[in-house]
Amino acid sequence: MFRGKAEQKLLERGLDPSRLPPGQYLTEKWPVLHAGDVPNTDLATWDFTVFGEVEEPLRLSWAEFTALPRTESTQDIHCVTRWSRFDAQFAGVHWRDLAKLVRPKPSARFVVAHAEQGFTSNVPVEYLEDENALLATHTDGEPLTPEHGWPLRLVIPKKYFWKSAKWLRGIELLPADQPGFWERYGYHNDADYWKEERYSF
Ligand SMILES: Nc1nc2c(c(=O)[nH]1)N[C@H]1C(S)=C(S)[C@@H](COP(=O)(O)O)O[C@H]1N2
Ligand SMILES: [Mo]
Repeated sequence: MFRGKAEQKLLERGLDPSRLPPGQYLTEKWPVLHAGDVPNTDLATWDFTVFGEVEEPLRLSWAEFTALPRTESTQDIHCVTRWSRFDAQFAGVHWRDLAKLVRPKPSARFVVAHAEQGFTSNVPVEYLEDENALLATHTDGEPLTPEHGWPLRLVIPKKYFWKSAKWLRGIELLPADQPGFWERYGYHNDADYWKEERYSF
């Protein structure tokens, strides 16, 4: 039976080839990808806000954010540039624990993640509510490194990894969808890696 090179490699290593979405290959490394520079973050002035379609807009300091309940999640991540990393481990805060504080309105159907330097990414709110979604501070038991988003990054399962904004500073809830940074540059709005929704052209 014919198998592609990427699938063959997975089989040789005892991994289930069906975990690899179409057009992807597995990497052991964790490549770094972003527009612009790694920001210089000062935790003393850092804050995190939740705003938009919520009953109680919220602003937290780093000390307040890290006092929230903690959650862990492990998942495969898939970059639109075709690398995939299996079993990436993250720890941080689940949206449900922020939602308890801000109380989203019924009109809160879409999310725009706001990161340093004006970077944004957008998803329907279900993807932020996903069991495996996370506002992550740690990976593999260690704080995120600056290039991977320290002190805080979003992790959005079931979408290409560009939706997972590094250097996250806020979550905005909206009644209507609003394209983010890469989405405005021609990346597919929906970013489903099983459907290979890479680009919108
Ligand atoms: N703030 C910010 N977050 C970002 C990006 C970016 O340009 N800025 N790029 C995205 C893209 S395209 C990818 S593939 C992932 C890469 O995350 P990594 O560098 O930790 O692998 O971050 C995403 N998050
Ligand atoms: Mo990417």
